[in-house]
Amino acid sequence: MTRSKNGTILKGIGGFYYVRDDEGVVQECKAKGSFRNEKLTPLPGDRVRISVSESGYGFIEEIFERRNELFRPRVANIDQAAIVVSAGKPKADCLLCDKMIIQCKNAGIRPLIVINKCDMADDKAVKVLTAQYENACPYVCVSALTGEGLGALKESLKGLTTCLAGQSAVGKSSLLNALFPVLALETGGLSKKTDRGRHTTRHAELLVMADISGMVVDTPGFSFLDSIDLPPEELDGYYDDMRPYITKCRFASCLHDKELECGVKDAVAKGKISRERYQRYIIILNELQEKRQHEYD
Ligand SMILES: Nc1nc2c(ncn2[C@@H]2O[C@H](COP(=O)(O)OP(=O)(O)OP(=O)(O)O)[C@@H](O)[C@H]2O)c(=O)[nH]1
Ligand SMILES: [Mg+2]
Ligand SMILES: [Zn+2]
Repeated sequence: MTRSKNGTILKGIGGFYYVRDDEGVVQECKAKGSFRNEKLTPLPGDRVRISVSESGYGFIEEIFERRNELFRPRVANIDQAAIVVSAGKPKADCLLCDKMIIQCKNAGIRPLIVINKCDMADDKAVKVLTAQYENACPYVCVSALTGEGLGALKESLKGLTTCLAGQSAVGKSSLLNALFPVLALETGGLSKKTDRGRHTTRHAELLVMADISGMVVDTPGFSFLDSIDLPPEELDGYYDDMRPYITKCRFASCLHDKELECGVKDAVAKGKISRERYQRYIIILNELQEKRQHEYD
């Protein structure tokens, strides 16, 4: 007799998916071939219906509609993304971080910047990062090594499914180990030659943590993120730090680029918006405009 039940995909490796049913039992499953025809890939976080044969073989029969989905890292149905950057090595890639914030907001996922490795940096170096995000996105300063800030971070994970995302070697797995020692996830160093990560974590995996009544997702690091496809005129809507000044622009269609009498550029000049973040806004804006251009080519 075949049994049918619902569950959540914890991870997928080499064509096998590990589905946790609502009693907490994990079943290895294969996906039905029909998903491939529908161009539907089961993702970690997906709610699914599975069938389990008498001999114990599991199949994913149905993927329930997703509440949301991130493209990088590829996960579904999460509440919050902890965007991890390093205050030491590897150097924080703020453009990547800005793009992650946009990707999250677009998907309806709450972004939280986690500035890790604060033990490696002096207060001034940390301030260089926090100053850029002060009015743009919530952040916490932590160290997986010393435990600094981990109480506040744990508090912000309560009752939610949070995916950790960011470059390789920023300390995503180390943070999870420090928060939940039972996990004992594999962590890696930095390549001495390039100061870049070694891509230690290979698969996204949901981890159910009873003491926060929530889940955390460890994911592989990445260093490139294409700008999410948006009409260029909508980009400023993703910048909480720009919002108060947009009404002061002379033109309602102002992109805050080359226009005159621009409230955003005034605010940058007066130091009310971070110049670095504004300059990256222009980089992303240009990417979106180029994409538009290609659509008409
Ligand atoms: N000094 C210091 N080192 C840290 C801290 N957190 C992590 N590290 C070190 O950074 C290196 C990379 O840590 P990982 O946890 O493997 O990084 P990751 O983000 O999971 O990397 P990937 O799995 O490759 O994406 C390891 O050598 C850690 O010991 C920290 O807060 N301070
Ligand atoms: Mg890792
Ligand atoms: Zn403007």
